[in-house]
Amino acid sequence: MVGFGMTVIDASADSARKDAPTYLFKLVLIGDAGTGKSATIMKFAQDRYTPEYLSTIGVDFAIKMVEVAGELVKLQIWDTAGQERFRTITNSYYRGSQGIFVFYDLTDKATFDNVERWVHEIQRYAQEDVSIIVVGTKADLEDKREVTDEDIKGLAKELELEHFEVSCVTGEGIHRIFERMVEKLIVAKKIARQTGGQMSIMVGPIKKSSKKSDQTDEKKSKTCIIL
Ligand SMILES: Nc1nc2c(ncn2[C@@H]2O[C@H](COP(=O)(O)OP(=O)(O)OP(=O)(O)O)[C@@H](O)[C@H]2O)c(=O)[nH]1
Ligand SMILES: [Mg+2]
Repeated sequence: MVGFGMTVIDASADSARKDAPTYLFKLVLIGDAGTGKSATIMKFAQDRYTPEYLSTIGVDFAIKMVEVAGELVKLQIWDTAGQERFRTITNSYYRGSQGIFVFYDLTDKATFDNVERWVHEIQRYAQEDVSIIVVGTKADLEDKREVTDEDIKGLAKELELEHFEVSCVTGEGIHRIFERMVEKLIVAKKIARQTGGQMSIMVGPIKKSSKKSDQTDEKKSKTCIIL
């Protein structure tokens, strides 16, 4: 499929820009601890990478503006902790999100084996029509790779999910996973509009969702990074 093309709007241009976004999408990153969820957001939102591992406590979030086919899209990106002890907090963020990325580490087969379990969590807690993308990280560590192409093909076929490989070190694939998610969500919104389906998150000018879960989410958030 030919992509729509997505431009990330940098922080200074973002604040200077007065147009209201056409779309607001809430995205959530989940997956085992240490798989690179926070590193991916840092690379995407700030074009930075650090080799230090600071595990996420609870949930963090970032806001990023992008432009797709001339339309302004605001991304609210929730970065959840992979550690088991935060599970009850983190899975409360699935509901109300339009897109969920399931992360695993290409150099750690155990994290790949857990993808199916994460997808079951989505089926349990998220909206039925949520878009899911599976992301294998650390593609730069080719000699440490434990997950084979056959493993990936098998899983993608079994779960019928799109899969991408990324590296937060080189930046490979990072832009593409967000671009692809936004494309999927815009297409879904357009179809919903044509068929008279619910447009809960379609905005312009931007309106805060009156859903109770969203308000709780914002209260619970530890850090707000406005980029
Ligand atoms: N070589 C390499 N290292 C990476 C990559 N992505 C993340 N890392 C490293 O992996 C470690 C864990 O990354 P994080 O982004 O903190 O992992 P996380 O998924 O947010 O972990 P939790 O917050 O505990 O759930 C850090 O030391 C990162 O620098 C990558 O693409 N390549
Ligand atoms: Mg993290």
